Amino acid sequence: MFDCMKILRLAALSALLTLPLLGAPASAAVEPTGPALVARYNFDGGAVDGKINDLSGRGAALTLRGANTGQVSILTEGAGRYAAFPAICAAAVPNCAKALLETPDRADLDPGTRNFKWAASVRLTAAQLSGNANVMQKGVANTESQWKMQVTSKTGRVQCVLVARGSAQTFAVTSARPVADGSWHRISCERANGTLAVAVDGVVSGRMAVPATVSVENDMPMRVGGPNLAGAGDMYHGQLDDIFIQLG
Ligand SMILES: [Ca+2]
Repeated sequence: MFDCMKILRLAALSALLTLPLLGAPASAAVEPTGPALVARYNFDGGAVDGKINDLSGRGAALTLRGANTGQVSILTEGAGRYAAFPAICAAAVPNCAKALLETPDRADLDPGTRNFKWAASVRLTAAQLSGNANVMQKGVANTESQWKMQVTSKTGRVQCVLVARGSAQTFAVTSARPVADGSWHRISCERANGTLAVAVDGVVSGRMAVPATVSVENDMPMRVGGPNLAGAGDMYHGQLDDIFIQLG
């Protein structure tokens, strides 16, 4: 009888110890499907020939790129895998290691004035923030037009940005909830029904109006984890999983 109780207690303890793994990055809350899905990456297949496969059937592979020996690492947790980006460099380091993921310019990633949603799962701490951390974007703020999702401020709030083609008018909405707490969070940006909304873990956490005429369309690549490898900042230094993009 005593042994039996002991085994039960051990089993309960073992169950408790494995609990943290249940929230692992592979557990996307809602898996998007259907014709609107134009890109999806879950990293579970790892990097093959330096690329991450698209799972939507409509997107291009993400190419791993790095500078100054920086690289995106593909790490395993439970049954899933995810991407991890280089650490923050000290300001004094002249050749900071950097890395990002990139796809070439694609029509499906240029929404124009149509509905558009972009999302990812992120895990980072406040110590991994140095200015803005660009999670994903197509285009840059001062050229043509842009859509972007970044983590900003000291506590790590999610910011969704649209820059309109032609006028360069900027629309930015920031989440009320911070995400830089060391846990995985599902974050998304959505332009639909005349608004731009930011959501954290499925709950809309900020919203603003966007005129129907605002168009985002450019010749730039889509980049994940930073705006480019040449500049001084805005790199993402945390972990990332489950990217998807929906159009229309
Ligand atoms: Ca994954």
